Amino acid sequence: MKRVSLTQYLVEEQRLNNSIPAELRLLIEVVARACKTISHAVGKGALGEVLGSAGSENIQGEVQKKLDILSNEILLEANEWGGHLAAMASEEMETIHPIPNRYPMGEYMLLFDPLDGSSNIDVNVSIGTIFSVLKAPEGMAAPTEQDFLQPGSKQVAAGYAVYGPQTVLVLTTGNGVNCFTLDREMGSWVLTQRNMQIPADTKEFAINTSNSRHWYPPVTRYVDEMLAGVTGPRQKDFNMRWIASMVTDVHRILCRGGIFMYPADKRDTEKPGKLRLMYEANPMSFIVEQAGGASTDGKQRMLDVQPTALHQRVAVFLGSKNEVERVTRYHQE
Ligand code: P6P
Repeated sequence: MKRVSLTQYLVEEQRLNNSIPAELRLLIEVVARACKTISHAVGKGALGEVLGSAGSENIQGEVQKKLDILSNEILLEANEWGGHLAAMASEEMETIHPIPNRYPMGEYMLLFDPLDGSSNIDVNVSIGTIFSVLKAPEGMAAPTEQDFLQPGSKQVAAGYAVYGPQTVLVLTTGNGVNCFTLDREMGSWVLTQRNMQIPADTKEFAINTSNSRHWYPPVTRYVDEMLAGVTGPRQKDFNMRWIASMVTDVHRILCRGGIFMYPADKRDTEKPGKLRLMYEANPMSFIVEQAGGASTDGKQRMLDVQPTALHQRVAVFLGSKNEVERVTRYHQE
């Protein structure tokens, strides 16, 4: 198959669908280059003296790993000079990061989880980077957190990288989902899968079942019916996967179907789930919908959720359309 590079794909996409203006193409190429750098640092492991904790906590109250902070810095430095961004926001930073005055401001806003799955870093399990692109509000002078609080349906691009046996970059700009694999010898992203599609049905579910005693009834009903297998109401057997690294669980679903769930539970009525809306749930939901899947917070379409805070958490049910619709229906019954 003729090799198509990320740049060629983006140029052709602009020609075909006029969906990737030059500034957005620059943004995507810069983020993709930063992901190559992160992949290189992650791949060194203990040899790079980047494992272990940084001895600090992020706004989520989570211990920051050295690689969390390094990945965040790589994305900030890669993006601030290009003139394509007005501001950035990250899981690892409490407030938004305006573009320094010495650089021109652009019309896009970039949000990211620089290294998702941190609990897996030190045990050599795949981790990744998730990013989301919004447009700055018309006439915005100095960006504020409020400017970022747009529903996921306003995203103009979203993607993730998985640092695993292969390093892959999965991307959408609103015209389907494409996968690029990093050619390490050449240092280039090569298009390896066009127009990824999630099957509407599946036999595989992903949830952390150690929390099952805390679940609300709709989730308990949905999971119990699958556990009942071929003799139960679903009349088929299911399999379970839980890698505890959202990018890898979602990538598996993009590749072969499945449903990923991180529900709210009774432990904390103030906490509507563990995952963050703006830079985890929204970009992944945009990608999943573009691949024919569905994503809700149990009550409504994820991309319709109106954000109220930059780091707000949300319950997540995403993947094979018929399964997401079923578990969401159980929440309404
Ligand atoms: P638990 C990783 O820390 C993360 O944010 C997601 O990538 C992952 O899906 C989830 O948390 C795992 O959570 O409670 O199973 O450790």
